[in-house]
Amino acid sequence: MKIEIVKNILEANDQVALLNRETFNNLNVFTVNVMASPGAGKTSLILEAIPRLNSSVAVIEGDVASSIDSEKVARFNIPVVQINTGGNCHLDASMIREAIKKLSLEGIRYLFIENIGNLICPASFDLGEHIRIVISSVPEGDDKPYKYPGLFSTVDAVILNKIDLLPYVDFNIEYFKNGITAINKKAKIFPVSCKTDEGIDSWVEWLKGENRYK
Ligand SMILES: Nc1nc2c(ncn2[C@@H]2O[C@H](COP(=O)(O)OP(=O)(O)OP(=O)(O)O)[C@@H](O)[C@H]2O)c(=O)[nH]1
Ligand SMILES: [Mg+2]
Repeated sequence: MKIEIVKNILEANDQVALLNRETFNNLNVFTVNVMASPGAGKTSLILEAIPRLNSSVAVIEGDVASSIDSEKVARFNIPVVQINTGGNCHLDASMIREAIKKLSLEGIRYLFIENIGNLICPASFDLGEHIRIVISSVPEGDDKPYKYPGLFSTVDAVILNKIDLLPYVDFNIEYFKNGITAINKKAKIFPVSCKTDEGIDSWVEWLKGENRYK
């Protein structure tokens, strides 16, 4: 019985996600679902991308509480909406449907959706995005793709952030990469540092290449 309920929730979510995707397609808004554990660098990576894209960007910020991240994004004077889930561990398509009513998406070419910091729950919920990325960071350890295959197997790219900390942490990049390719052959892997900017340009160039509406 429980399994049936979960299935119904996911089916209902998928219906709304289809509507969201239709909206994004009609408006030519390339939409990126940014997922990661708390503190991996979701907001930092979005802040690095905004000035490099040379295009119109909007952001939906998802957090359990607070408007800390949306205030950082708002400094760029771009459209931003904060969703506070109040406890939910993931965003769902209905939350995004509500958020886009408050965003003026006309003329926007990139929409980043920062999901709730969590490596499990966001994986099952299609938001209507065009691509999904996961950020893993060096201090979290090199075994995350092995421990959270559900999320790592669904993404188009894996960003390994905080590589400036590699000298201080036991982190085997080959082991990390092998864990990804074992479950997801299509995922691109980008080692970056939002602190030193290393690797950020190549990630942004890849993102531009993925945008069918640019
Ligand atoms: N050393 C180092 N610190 C970083 C890097 N990227 C982000 N940080 C720091 O990591 C902390 C968390 O970064 P955020 O971008 O807020 O992470 P987040 O994933 O958005 O966090 P939540 O929204 O709270 O889940 C901040 O103190 C950042 O300054 C990096 O490449 N290197
Ligand atoms: Mg954040």
